[in-house]
Amino acid sequence: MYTYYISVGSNIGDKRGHINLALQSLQEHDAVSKVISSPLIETEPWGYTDQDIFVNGMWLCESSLAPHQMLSLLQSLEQGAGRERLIHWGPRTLDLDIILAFDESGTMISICDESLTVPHPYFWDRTFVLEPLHELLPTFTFKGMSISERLATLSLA
Ligand code: A4P
Ligand code: MG
Repeated sequence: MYTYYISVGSNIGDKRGHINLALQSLQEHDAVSKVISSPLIETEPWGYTDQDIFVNGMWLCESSLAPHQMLSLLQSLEQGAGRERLIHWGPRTLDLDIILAFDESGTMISICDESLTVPHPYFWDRTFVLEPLHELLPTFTFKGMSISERLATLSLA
């Protein structure tokens, strides 16, 4: 069994609707035993800023699917929401990124290959990821720093 923290984002159309439909599909999947969602928040666009505001959140997901299988499942949910890959960091109906993964013993998994990088390469720089992650995993530390300390640092930057 694996535990995943999955960042969810949408900034086109019925943003909360896209997220909630995908959440329901994930919960109904045979290989998924549990999904918990953080509250959804509205955030200013990061990276490519000439686009609509986002709705963002985080899911905790327990599943027997190994990381690359989970990535495929998330990509099929993105496609189900009509996701088209047009602009890097640009507008999207649904973006599902694996932020953190843990194995059965609670050890954090690190992967870096052509299709998957975990922990997600930018998560530690993004308040729209860290705020919802903090709701689900308040005790998490990375590089010797808690999420609250990191959020405080980012707000001063
Ligand atoms: N990939 C590698 N590692 C991962 C991972 N940990 N999780 C690969 C998911 N996918 C991963 O992603 C491109 C490829 O990344 C995938 O094929 C997968 O094999 P993509 O979603 O198709 O492409 P993208 O949109 O160009 O990149 P990405 O990484 O999803 O975009 P980001 O970095 O997530 O940025 N501002 C706010 N406020 N809120 C947002 O949610 N999102 C973005 C998108 C920009 N600004 C934002 C937000
Ligand atoms: Mg993505």
